[in-house]
Amino acid sequence: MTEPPLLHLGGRTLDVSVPRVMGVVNTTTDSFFDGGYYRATDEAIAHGFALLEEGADIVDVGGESTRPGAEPVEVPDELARVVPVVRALARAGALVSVDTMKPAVMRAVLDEGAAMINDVRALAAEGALDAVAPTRAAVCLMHMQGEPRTMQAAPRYDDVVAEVRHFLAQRVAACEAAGIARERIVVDPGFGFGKTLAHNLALLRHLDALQVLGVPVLAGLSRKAMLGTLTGQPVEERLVASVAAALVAVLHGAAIVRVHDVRATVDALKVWRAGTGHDDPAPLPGPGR
Ligand code: 9MG
Repeated sequence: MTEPPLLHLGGRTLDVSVPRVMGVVNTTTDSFFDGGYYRATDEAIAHGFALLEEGADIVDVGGESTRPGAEPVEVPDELARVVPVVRALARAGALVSVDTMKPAVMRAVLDEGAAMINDVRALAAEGALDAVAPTRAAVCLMHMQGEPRTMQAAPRYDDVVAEVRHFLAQRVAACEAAGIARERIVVDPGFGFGKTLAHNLALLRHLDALQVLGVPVLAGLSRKAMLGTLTGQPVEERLVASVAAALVAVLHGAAIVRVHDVRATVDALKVWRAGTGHDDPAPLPGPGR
């Protein structure tokens, strides 16, 4: 029997042969979807526990919005927002990821028990590789063209799938050179991060092209503008589109989906798994001949 693919995160492992759900916990006041609702520390902690109860495998805590046009946050403010939330969730045994681009924040949350760093800059900031390498935490390396403030102004690629794959391959190599083993690495094409609708759809349809990198692929499509463009729905009405997008991503090889709506996504994935026989130990009896 072959061993299932395992992601190593914070001294633990997650079998990623079945699709996994990462639930989003924002502590920001200007996130594009649920910012403002969960900004108080105790509310963010309660939201994290609720997402775990709904079936999230990982919770992703963020203290700086990366939505298009978002303003940067200073290190002390980001620390004040995320550290207490990470501490509470990690102490309770949750697999906690932290969405940050700053090495100082990475070091602080890794000390508090975070199991993963989710970096939209793919550990390219000075000191980021060094912050993560000596730990046992996993890292999600995301592709972004430009900066959050301006990235949607005029995204341009000759071949978006090849360029994103090339970038991620280089970042995986940089991580390995810095001492971050492949088993600790996840890659993400970064839907909506310096991409038009056409770029996002090309990446979604060809998500399996990232499999050659030999590490799990994470997809974050939940509530994003591209779903608004496709459906005509405002952000608060994009639940169905978000669940559909998560299923399409899994169909094209995503191992982890990053979502706001954990319960709905978990239910949809249960049906997907049963309906595709994805992880059946033995085949069901077929139709008689
Ligand atoms: C923080 N954040 C917002 N969207 C994201 C996405 O699509 N992927 C990852 N890894 N992080 C995201």
